[in-house]
Amino acid sequence: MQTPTKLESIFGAVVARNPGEREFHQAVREVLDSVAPALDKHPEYAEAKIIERLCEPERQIIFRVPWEDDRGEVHINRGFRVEFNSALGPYKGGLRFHPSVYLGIVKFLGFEQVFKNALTGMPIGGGKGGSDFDPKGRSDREVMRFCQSFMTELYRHIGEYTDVPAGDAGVGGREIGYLFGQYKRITNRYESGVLTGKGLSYGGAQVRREATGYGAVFFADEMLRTIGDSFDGKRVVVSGSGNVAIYAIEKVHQLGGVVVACSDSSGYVVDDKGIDVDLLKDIKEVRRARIDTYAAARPHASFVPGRSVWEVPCQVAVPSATQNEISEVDADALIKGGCTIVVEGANMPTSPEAIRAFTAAGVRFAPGKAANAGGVAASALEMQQNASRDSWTFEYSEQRLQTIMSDIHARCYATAEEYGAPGNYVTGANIDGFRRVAEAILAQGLI
Ligand code: NDP
Ligand code: 2IT
Repeated sequence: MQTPTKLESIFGAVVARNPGEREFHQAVREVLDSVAPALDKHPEYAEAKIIERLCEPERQIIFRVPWEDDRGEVHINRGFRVEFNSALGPYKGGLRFHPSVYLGIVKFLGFEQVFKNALTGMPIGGGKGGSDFDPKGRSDREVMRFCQSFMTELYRHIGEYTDVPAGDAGVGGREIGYLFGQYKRITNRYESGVLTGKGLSYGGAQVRREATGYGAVFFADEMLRTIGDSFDGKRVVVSGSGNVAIYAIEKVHQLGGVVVACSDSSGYVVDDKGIDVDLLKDIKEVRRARIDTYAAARPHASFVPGRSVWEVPCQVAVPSATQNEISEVDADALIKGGCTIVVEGANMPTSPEAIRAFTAAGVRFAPGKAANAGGVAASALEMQQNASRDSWTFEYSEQRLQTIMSDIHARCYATAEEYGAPGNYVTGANIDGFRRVAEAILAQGLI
């Protein structure tokens, strides 16, 4: 069978075996659309059914999470951990707490994570987990009770050599602290390397909190460098106002750009003088308030409820909120507004139609599995420090992160050239990530 026909039949089988998992299908489709030339070059991959093996998680765990709110009412949520692929190292990937979480979301994230982690060049496999629990509006005690109940099942599946979770949307330092405390209590082991994103007071690593946002901006900076440009004076829009967005904004400002808008699920704020990052941190990290609070505190800023932040004209866009947040209409608005660079801070924030629109318009586009790999790379550095009971300075850790992002950029760029698609970071990232995992799977036999 010719490779494209074979890939169509593999995709058909994935859809049939995983009905209703729309986001998982989308993530698989994007990879399959890129890897045909690599399969042509390496017939041994098809022979060993590497793609089919990559599309089937090694293990999928679904469990009940009962917990009690502050009024004594009992709630039941669903917990997930999908251990996707361990060819390169222990399963590694975050936990997401959001009401939209179901198996299809966890599998799309886990599938992406396998290639992303391979791209970092570090010894980490891919996995993802989470729950349909909604932390919004919950007290610290409620979040703690939920995390303790979640870990009461999860602990038996994870470990520093097995599976190492971290944060993702809705899971940050507070949640990782509660999860780590419960793991330690149940197992009677101070196993620092079982979770990453820990607080600095108990085994966390410098720059992990900043790493995803900083890393995405380092990647964008490399893209600009290849065309002889820089962030200096660039007008930038970053969507979201969570962990990734806040530190992307901070780094853009350090590199001389101006972030004029950011958002949350209630709408967006515009601040032509540049988003005040200290104010944003106070609102989002300390007060856990809504984004309109920002405009209320800055007289010249405005809040626009219920609309897409992509209607704000910019030269560089860094989507850092959620999957499929850039529709084809948003892409057209961005292109008309003069945007020439899109760098995914979030996982799969750009819809397939929007990616096609960007490609057709010559917009340089960096997929999340390359551009947001700084978070998981810093997690791997945290594991390294935990294993050697060491802790590095902020400056050294940031330098390591910058080198890792620059290496990922160089590999994506070179692989795209090698496969006759210069400047196509999607092709470069998918093929380079795929080759690395494929080689490790082949070497380990039929597993
Ligand atoms: P957070 O929970 O800290 O922040 C998410 C932000 O996105 C919030 O401001 C949230 O607003 C906003 N958001 C969510 N849905 C929408 C929507 N439909 N429209 C507008 N805004 C929305 O998550 P993170 O910053 O950690 O994660 C963001 C993205 O980055 C995710 O795709 C995640 O998978 C990815 N990522 C995260 C990494 C990490 O280390 N944390 C690493 C690599 C990727 P609201 O509060 O209103 O919901
Ligand atoms: O999507 C991601 O790469 C993350 N949420 C970070 C995973 C990690 O293990 O640090």
